[in-house]
Amino acid sequence: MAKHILVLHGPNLNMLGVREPGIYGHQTLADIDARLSQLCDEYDAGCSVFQSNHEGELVDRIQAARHDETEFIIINAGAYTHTSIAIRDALAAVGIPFIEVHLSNVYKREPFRHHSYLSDQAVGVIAGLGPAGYEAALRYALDH
Ligand code: DHK
Repeated sequence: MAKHILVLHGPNLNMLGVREPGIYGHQTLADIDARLSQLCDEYDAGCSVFQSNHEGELVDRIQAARHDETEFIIINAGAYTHTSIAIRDALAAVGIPFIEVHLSNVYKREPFRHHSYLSDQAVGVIAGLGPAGYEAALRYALDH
């Protein structure tokens, strides 16, 4: 059976391309999602993508993953990475393995970005590789 992967994008990632391009680059979220979808097709896998600026909607989508055969989650929770116990708890509740992705190298940035509520629960963490980080995470999820 085809693998099913869920890609989650948190707040402000809908503004990629116009948002602080020196930090987040010039690609839009649609560009990133199109590349991920192409990769999923190459692997004959099923990929769902969801972006929200709202913490509760991200929690709801993670909970829904229990019932839609999601085997792996790739998540860039944006700023919620550094604040959200609710997203951490939702990921723990569903027990689906996940990779945490950040476009920027959060460790080169403000100290408040150095802490993540997700990292110690993640299979792995990728930061600073831009859109290539999502691609690496997706390849890992598809291969394992
Ligand atoms: C994206 C955000 O929106 C920030 O709040 C995080 C992350 C970093 C990123 O690099 O993709 O601190």
